[in-house]
Amino acid sequence: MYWEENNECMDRDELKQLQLERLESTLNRVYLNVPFYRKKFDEMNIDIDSIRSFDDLRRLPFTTKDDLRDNYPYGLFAVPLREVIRIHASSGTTGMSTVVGYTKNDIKTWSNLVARTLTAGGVTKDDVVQIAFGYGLFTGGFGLHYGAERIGASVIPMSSGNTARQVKIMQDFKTTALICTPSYALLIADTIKDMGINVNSLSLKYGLFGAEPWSEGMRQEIQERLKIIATDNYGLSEVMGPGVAGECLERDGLHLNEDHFLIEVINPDTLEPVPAGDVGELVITTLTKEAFPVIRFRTRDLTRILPEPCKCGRNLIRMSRVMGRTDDMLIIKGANVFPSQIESVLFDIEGTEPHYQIIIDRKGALDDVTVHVEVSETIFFDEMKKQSELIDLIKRRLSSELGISVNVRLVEKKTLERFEGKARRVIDNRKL
Ligand code: DLL
Repeated sequence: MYWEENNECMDRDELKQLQLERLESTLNRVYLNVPFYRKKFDEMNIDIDSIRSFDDLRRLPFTTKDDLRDNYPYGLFAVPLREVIRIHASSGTTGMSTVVGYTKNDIKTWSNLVARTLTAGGVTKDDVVQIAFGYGLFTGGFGLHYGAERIGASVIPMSSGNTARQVKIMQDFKTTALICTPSYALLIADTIKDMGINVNSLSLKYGLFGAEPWSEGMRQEIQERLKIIATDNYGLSEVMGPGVAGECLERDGLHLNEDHFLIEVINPDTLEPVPAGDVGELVITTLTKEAFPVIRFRTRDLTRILPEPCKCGRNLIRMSRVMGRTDDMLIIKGANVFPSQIESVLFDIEGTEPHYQIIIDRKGALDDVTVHVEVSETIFFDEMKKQSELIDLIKRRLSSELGISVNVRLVEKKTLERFEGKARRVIDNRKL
């Protein structure tokens, strides 16, 4: 049930002590080995020996994605390259990619933390695990692969794409656990249906999904269609990759691996901590990483801490599902909107398919938003009256959730783009 019970169920006072000790050694490591941090601390007159508590931590500067880019490729590594045995990089859709490295010990830690996540999501050495995340510079494929091997599961390194083949392998190899993005899981479910395969004839039991935001409605949809227990797991390459946090079978928030990561939640505007349990930006300090430690890294991901103890027995604190990134937030007609809010509304409405796209244009000085929603064939070919009733219903629900009115267009099944990795559901034409 647990992978590392001693750490996952550690008494919280003991955990805090361990965090402080590990913080001290991380600060020493970066001060000694990374000129970027030394310079910053010196400029701010910070004596790292004076950082003795979590309150003191707040005197340290934040690290941002820009800092990582400015030091491309190896500037923030804290060990010489000969000690680095693996290099990954983030996709860099919004600029230069960021490069991260791992020592032998880092890979060991990473594998263990992913093994924790997999174990929490139900996977054991008896499982056949199909990894449909991309293998390559992206941390998803290799990260999950090493964790699953660490458990002793039988790992199928499928990588993403070639969906009909994924399904065939799933059928022939009797896959019991599927690992990919939630949007790819939906595409796989569609493909199973299109191939005329009865999902009950498959051996699937568990699905561990992550790397992009998804709603509770999407979880229900995936669970029903694939007949699995679906859990959420979170991570980011700058901090490690997958294995930062993951849900247990309670499916009520993601346990953060706090013995390896120190967590803060801040208000992204004031940079002050938010009151306990409020939504804010997750900030992470690594506590054990050797090659690429980060201090107070601003993830841009929005979440909140769930302070109540979890029924599963783990003492590692939980965070809520990540709502989205601060830079994904759309400001439409002055209101702040996250694509995930739109998804939650759509998934609750009968007759819509779980595929949607949000298109934003600027008409004059005004933002104009159209949500394209796929609908079942019966509705699409239904009389106009029924269609317009559905449009009205979606509009009403969206406007009460978002506080603004948006246009809604129903489109025929299978007309919107499908995704084998992270979905891109927002098309913002305002920047063009
Ligand atoms: O997506 C690492 C990963 C791989 C996590 C496989 C889980 C499974 P990056 O490509 O660097 O790394 O993207 C990191 O993706 O800052 C979040 O914005 C988003 N993200 C990752 N997991 C989740 C999740 C990997 N479970 C960025 N829910 C992060 C919501 C997620 N967003």
